[in-house]
Amino acid sequence: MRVYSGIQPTGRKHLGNYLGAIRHYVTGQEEARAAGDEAIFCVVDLHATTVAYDPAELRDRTYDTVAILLAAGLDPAASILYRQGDVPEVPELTWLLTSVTAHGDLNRMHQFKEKSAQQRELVSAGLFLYPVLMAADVLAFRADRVPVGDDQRQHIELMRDIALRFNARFGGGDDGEPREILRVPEGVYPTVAARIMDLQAPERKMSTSSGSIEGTLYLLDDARTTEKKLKRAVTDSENPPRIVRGPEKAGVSNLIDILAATTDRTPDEVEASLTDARGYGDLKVAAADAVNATLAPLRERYAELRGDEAAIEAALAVGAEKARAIAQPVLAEVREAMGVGPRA
Ligand code: AQP
Repeated sequence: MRVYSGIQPTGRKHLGNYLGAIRHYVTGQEEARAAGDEAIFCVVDLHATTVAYDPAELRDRTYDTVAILLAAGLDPAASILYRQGDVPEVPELTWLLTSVTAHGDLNRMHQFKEKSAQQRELVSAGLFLYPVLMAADVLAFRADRVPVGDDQRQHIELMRDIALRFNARFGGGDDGEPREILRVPEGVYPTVAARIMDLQAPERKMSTSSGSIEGTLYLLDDARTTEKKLKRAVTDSENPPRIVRGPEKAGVSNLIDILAATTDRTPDEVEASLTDARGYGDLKVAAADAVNATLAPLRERYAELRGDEAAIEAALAVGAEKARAIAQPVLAEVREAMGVGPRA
């Protein structure tokens, strides 16, 4: 049972990244370890080049992201942790997979529509092909399970379609039954907090590129800043205030989800625990305390790890070597099936 996920080295990581993805990486690592397998995690620096970015900063943001993953509990001795740009088999597979990717499908991707609208100078072809690169990341490792936040559902569905179409087109065995050259992976989405919303605009997801600083809880904010942002979170003017989730209550629903996810309870349990609360202030204070308690060990560990870039590079080099050893035979099979290069 192979677990695989990738994360961008863009900007500062936020609570949505943590609750929707990073903490499930750690669970995935333990599940894979129990099954005698290694989970694989990738910091996707090539994906980061698809929008306007500063080359002088990309390596630093990669180190920041690796340090966050290690501080959250990823263990490079138990899992494979590598940088996307260190594994050239993945961009090669990306190109090969474009042959079974429909232009019309890429055109329908919500993320492409949103991000292309944000670009001031150039909408790159890379941004359009982003989901194919993401598919190649996962398919190169024949992963079974991909833990991601809810915003990635459409990309995961496309990745599954690409694998199915590849096997149907190129996996024809002598008996006419298509071989599974590429494994068709499954997305694994959190049951609570799959989509954390912006604190100031709770109808939008918390986001690195499009949110406001006030609406985004960065993992490395200090405890006081976290508390301030949560106290100022937008709620509603219902009178008397009701601490329940509901369609007209996006802000309150988000705070309930945050509190549930950071105290390992269900949203129903959180609602039941706050029936005597005097107002939304109690919910906000409880959420701030829980977020700070959850993130305190990560913040402390990050400060220790981030300073040692040589150690981070060494861990990435080991990860890249292990990753390439898995991806190379998969790519060789793909090339052979497609008739690319010399006969195997
Ligand atoms: N708001 C969110 N709630 C839950 N999960 C989320 N994820 C992202 N936002 C939320 C999940 O985090 C993982 C890493 O995402 P990424 O690699 O896209 O990292 P990013 O670019 O820093 O995160 P954003 O905020 O998603 O950036 P924008 O909005 O700029 O594209 C993924 O598993 C994702 O689902």
